Amino acid sequence: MRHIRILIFVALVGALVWGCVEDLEPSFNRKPMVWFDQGPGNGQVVFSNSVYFEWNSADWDDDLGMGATYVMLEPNEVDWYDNASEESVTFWHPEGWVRVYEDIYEILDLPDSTFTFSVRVEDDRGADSTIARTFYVRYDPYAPVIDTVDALVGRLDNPNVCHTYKIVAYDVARAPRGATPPESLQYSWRFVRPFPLPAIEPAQEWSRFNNEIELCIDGQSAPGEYRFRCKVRDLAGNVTPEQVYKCEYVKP
Ligand SMILES: [Ca+2]
Ligand SMILES: [Ca+2]
Repeated sequence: MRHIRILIFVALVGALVWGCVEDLEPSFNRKPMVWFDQGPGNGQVVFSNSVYFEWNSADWDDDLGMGATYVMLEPNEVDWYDNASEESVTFWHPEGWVRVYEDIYEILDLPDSTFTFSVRVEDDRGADSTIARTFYVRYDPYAPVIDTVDALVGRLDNPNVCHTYKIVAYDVARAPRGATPPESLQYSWRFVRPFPLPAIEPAQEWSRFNNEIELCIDGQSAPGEYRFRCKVRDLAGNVTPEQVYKCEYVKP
């Protein structure tokens, strides 16, 4: 009986020691898992000069406690020219892997460029995982400019008149490559009857590159002064002030 107890004890101690050996053997240690919860997606264009990342990590071996987390931004230095202030500016971020103590990171005052943000999470035995996202900054705080509106101004003596309104607009941004190309600008317009009658057309939804609008007035239309209202929006969401053009309709 005593021999059996000793055997069981030896077996238990052996199992324990083996378990510890297995636990300490680096080849059995699994890398942590890291994933982004928030922040620009890979390849995403960011119409902002700041980005905010949030991530999470886990480890099968439950040994993240004494580990460490690092972040890196590449490139960490960019010289650029600010059209608005007409000054050369240098963007700078600490070089290489930077130790962080939270699972969030915000980067401010980014210039228009391509960046890769990486997060490396290390467990307490030195195994690490790295995730990265590449994003494009196209900061644009400026509204487009309506260059011309080919609107009918003056008297309409003909009772059946159709007229095409053409809006010519272009976009401006902090750096030229941040500007929305003309084919991606969005237009909105209204054609409003004289008070108190309602608009001929209801307020339009934003339409993508629909800058030519044909409006017709016939003999049934009320005479008076009409208003053509329009505005233009860029991809960053900046909107021009509404521009208003008069056109007068007089019954023959
Ligand atoms: Ca691990
Ligand atoms: Ca713009």
